[in-house]
Amino acid sequence: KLQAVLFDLDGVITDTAKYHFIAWKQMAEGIGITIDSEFNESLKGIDRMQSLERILIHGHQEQRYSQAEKEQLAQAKNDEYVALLASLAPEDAYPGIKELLQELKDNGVPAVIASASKNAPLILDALQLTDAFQAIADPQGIPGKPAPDIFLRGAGLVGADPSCCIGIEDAQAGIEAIKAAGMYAVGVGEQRILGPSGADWVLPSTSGLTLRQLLAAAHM
Ligand code: B16
Ligand code: MG
Repeated sequence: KLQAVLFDLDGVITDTAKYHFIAWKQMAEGIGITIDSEFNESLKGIDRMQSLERILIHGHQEQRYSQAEKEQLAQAKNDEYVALLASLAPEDAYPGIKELLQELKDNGVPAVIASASKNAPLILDALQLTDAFQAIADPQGIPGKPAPDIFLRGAGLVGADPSCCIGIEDAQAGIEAIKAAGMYAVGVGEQRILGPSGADWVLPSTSGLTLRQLLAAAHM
C-alpha cells in the first residue's frame, strides 16, 4: 500500500531548471566556458558544487581554481539564480501539481520534497505550496543524486517504507536515485532521456495525473 509520494522540486513542481540554466550559463561565460541545453541536461538534479565541477571539466578548467575560488563561483551563480526566482509566483507550479497534491492530502497520503536544492523552502514559499507538503528532506550532509540518500531521508521523515513509496523526477540522476532507494520511479519528460535511467513509467507532463493512476501504475 502506498505510504508516501516523494517529489523532486526543480523540473517536477516548477520549471526552475530554466533559471538554473540561465544562471550557470552566465557564470560559465564569465570564465570562458560555453554550455548548451544538451550539456545542461547532465546538470539536472546534480547539487551545486558537483554542477560546478562538471562545468569546469567541460571547459577543461578543472585544475584552475582553488576551493575558495570555486565557492565564489558557486555563490555568484546562486546569487543570480535567487534573483531570477524573485519572479516566481503560485501560477508557476506545473499543470496538475496543485490538484495532485490536494488529492494526496484528501486521501491521507504524505507528500514529501526530495530535492538537491538548498533553495527548496524559498521556492515552495513563492509557489504558496509549503503547506501542501508534510516534509522537506534537507540535502545538507548527504551524498547527492544519483545516490538514494535524499529519497531515503524523505521517506524516513514520514515513517514510510521505501518499497511503499513513489518518487517523481525529471532528471536521469534523480530516477537512478529513486531506483537505488527501492521505490517506484515516475519520470516526467522524454522517454528517450529518462527511459535508460530506469524509470518505471514516463509521462510527458503531470497535467491530469491522479492518485488513482499512480496506484494502478505502481500496483499499490
Ligand atoms: P541549489 P532538484 C536540483 O534540484 C537542480 O535540478 C539542480 O540543477 C541544482 O543544481 C540543485 O538542485 C541544487 O540547487 O543550487 O538551489 O541548491 O531537481 O533535485 O529539485
Ligand atoms: Mg529535478
